[in-house]
Amino acid sequence: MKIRMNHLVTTLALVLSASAALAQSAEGEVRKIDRAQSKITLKHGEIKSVDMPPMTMVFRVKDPKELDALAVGDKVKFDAAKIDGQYVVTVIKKAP
Ligand SMILES: [Cu+2]
Repeated sequence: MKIRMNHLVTTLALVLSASAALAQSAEGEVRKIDRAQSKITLKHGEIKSVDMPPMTMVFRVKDPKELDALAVGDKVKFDAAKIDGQYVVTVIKKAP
């Protein structure tokens, strides 16, 4: 019974942290992909993590491998951060 409770607590913690991460995700649509430069142009909604209103702009992508799964026109969920004065997409996934 003790083990089950521990498992439940762990599962609950995972669910909570996952939903917190999701709450910060911004939504966007892919307009252009530049694999050579590891850059992506997104038409994005509000990005609360960097206090940015909706617009279309170019981002650097932290993990260029994530671009392989994307195409122009895809709806995406992503997180962005300001690193060394540049806006960087830290994680990006095709929206389900
Ligand atoms: Cu922007």
